[in-house]
Amino acid sequence: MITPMFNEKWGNIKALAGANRLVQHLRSKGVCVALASNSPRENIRAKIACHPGWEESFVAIVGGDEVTRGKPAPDIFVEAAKRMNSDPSNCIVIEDSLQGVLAGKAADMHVIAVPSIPKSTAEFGAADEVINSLLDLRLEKWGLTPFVDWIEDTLPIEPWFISGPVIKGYGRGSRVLGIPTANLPADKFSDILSEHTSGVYFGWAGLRKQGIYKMVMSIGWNPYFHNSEKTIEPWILHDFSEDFYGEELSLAIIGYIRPEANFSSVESLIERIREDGRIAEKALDLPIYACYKDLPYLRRDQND
Ligand code: RBF
Ligand code: MG
Repeated sequence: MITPMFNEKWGNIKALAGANRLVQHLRSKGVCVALASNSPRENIRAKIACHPGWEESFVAIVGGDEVTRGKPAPDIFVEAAKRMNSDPSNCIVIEDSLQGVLAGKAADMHVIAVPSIPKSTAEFGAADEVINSLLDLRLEKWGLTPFVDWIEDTLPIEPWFISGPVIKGYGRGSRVLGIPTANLPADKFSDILSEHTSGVYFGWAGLRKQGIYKMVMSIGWNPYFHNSEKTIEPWILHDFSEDFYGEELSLAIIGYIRPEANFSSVESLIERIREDGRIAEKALDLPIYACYKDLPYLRRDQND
């Protein structure tokens, strides 16, 4: 009884940020790719059916029902390699779960972990590399043809849009760091934020009364709240003479710069954020990013 309901839901699951880009890239370069999951094969099919071009991109699909032991046992990956006619030692596993990382290593493969649970990096020590997001994947490190879509230290992304009242930070952040951020209430955006990994992004910011400005922002985990709470901290690259708490801020987020990082000192954090600002400032003049400045979304009255 439950299965048909789930089958319907699987069609609505959004791909991870960067997943489609990766699948298309590997396919265009003729790299053999298999999908190996503990889920039953039929469920895997239902899950990927709604993503155009995915099914054709996998040379093999191995479900948990096709092997005796699921992950963390190596069986599923060993079987996938066999179906690709590849030696396990030539295979790279990309995994979001700890079980999967262990299975990949047990299969004698290279393993890149992209943990789906935030802040769990330490547990993924068995992996050969741990990255925050598929956007951070550098294929050249693994002897594969690199992505060619990075431009001047930025990665164009599928744009996304958020707007809300500026809640805090403008003025206070500026006293501590010299970097005033016009924060948005993250709890209002939990759905859209769960689709986007933490990191440094940029784009255009529209303030109803002031106009449209360049913007660089951090999306990150707020240590004062649960691990599942992210903060959105846009730094509008303009000197304002006044605060504007409560005012509607609309953001078009169109590019990615880097993952969140830890710094040994406040000075190095500030230096890095300033560098992000310079990168965004320059990139936003490029035609592929500049064109979004005129979006009606950035000018709209939120009460409309
Ligand atoms: N905080 C971090 O701990 N690591 C980062 O890599 C980081 N990058 C940021 C990048 C930008 C563009 C901005 C605006 C903020 C960033 N922050 C980062 C958050 C910063 O620490 C925060 O804005 C201040 O602590 C004020 O709340
Ligand atoms: Mg998995």
